[in-house]
Amino acid sequence: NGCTSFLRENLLTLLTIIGVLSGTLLGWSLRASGYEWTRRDVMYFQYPGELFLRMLKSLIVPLLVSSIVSAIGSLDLSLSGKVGLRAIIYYMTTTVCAVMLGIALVTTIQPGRTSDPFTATNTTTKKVTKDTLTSDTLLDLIRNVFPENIAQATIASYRTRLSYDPNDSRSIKGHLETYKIEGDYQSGSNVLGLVCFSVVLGITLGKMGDKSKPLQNFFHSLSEAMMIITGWVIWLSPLGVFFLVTAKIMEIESFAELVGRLGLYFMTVLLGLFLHGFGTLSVLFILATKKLPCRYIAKMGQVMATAFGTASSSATMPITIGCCDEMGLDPRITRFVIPIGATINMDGTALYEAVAAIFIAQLRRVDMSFGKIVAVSVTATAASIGAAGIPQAGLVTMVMVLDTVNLPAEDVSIILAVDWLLDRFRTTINVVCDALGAIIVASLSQGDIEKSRALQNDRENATT
Ligand code: DAS
Repeated sequence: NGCTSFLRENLLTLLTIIGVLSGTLLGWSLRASGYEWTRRDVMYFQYPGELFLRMLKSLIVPLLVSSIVSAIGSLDLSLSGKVGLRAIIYYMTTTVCAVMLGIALVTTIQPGRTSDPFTATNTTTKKVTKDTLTSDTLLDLIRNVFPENIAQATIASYRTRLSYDPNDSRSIKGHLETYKIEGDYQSGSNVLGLVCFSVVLGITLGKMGDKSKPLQNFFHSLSEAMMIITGWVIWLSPLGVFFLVTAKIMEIESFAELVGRLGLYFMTVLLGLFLHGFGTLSVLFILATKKLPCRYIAKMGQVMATAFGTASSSATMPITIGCCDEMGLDPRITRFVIPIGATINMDGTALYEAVAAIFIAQLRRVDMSFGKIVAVSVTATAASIGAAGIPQAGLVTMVMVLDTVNLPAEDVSIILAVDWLLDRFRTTINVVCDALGAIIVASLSQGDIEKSRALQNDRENATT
């Protein structure tokens, strides 16, 4: 009956959600046990989850390149141009809306005004060392769109991460923790180079016509093979997110910041993400497709649970594509739009960076003139485009936004204590926005797809 079919369809999603919840419970009880867990203990708990995340990440580059190349190569040029243009307009519109909403909320609620101003950033239990942070400029961001070495762009694409010394045998409680942000912002934006190269290669194969058939078939089969492997890996999600969340909860020194001075900031970001996800995006969806988004969002359970559990929209990308396939979208559209969206369209991150930068400015009693607010909105948009879809990437690119308003990069550590949880929420919004974008672009392109198919049939009939 209905209940069993619902369970069968959503078994994996339910198991993944149970994984997140039981991971939270176990992590919490391990913390509350009073035992002095060391960094190495946390690393062991995280280990199975790290293997799951690495399996998903290993699929990203081959899936991203093969999907974009095979999708664009299989569309006729005018159609891929229209689809690409619609996607870019959607990405820019939703990202700007997210930033404007974030700025409106943070300047209205003023979460930084009420908290005590920080005299030094090392009042928090964590300090982000400046030497590992490189703030990027807009020029570098655009420079990375044209990588001088594709292999290097592939290797560097997912290097940036927040890390610490796993051999640190001290207890994780209470001592001044120095987090390093490994890699740098550049590696985050190298993916742009990969996406750009794949789009150009796809267009070239499309132009070459039948001569490129062998290569098109290669990329098409590679993309399909990656999706099959995704279908296997996805069954590890419940266990994977269980261990990832357990380890994350274990290492949180204190929840005091969550409900204390960062509480209002935390709620401001959550409110913004909620209003953007279920307000702005829904209105845009209804305007573009004349349909209600809720029945589509209801089918995104596994995507949202994986995004929340892994905090990585790129690692979730194969699952997002699979979800769009199940919704019956044209695979050529989803394999074109989703990989690009997962790379450059991060509404949750853009909103979060605008709110966080202005929150820190408020804490430091720095007056935000209109010009500075415009600068924050531009760099928050650019930083979200440049951020890689990996855990806490938005924290790294935040440095670019802080630089714009002359705030020290170390101030990132002020919001570090709650970033691990906000990251999960903004990543979930990032992937929901990508999936809704694929549906909107597919719906707007329906007419063009049918025209192009009719043209192709005529061409085939003419040759036979
Ligand atoms: N975790 C990033 C993602 O995967 C978002 C962020 O860090 O802002 O989308």
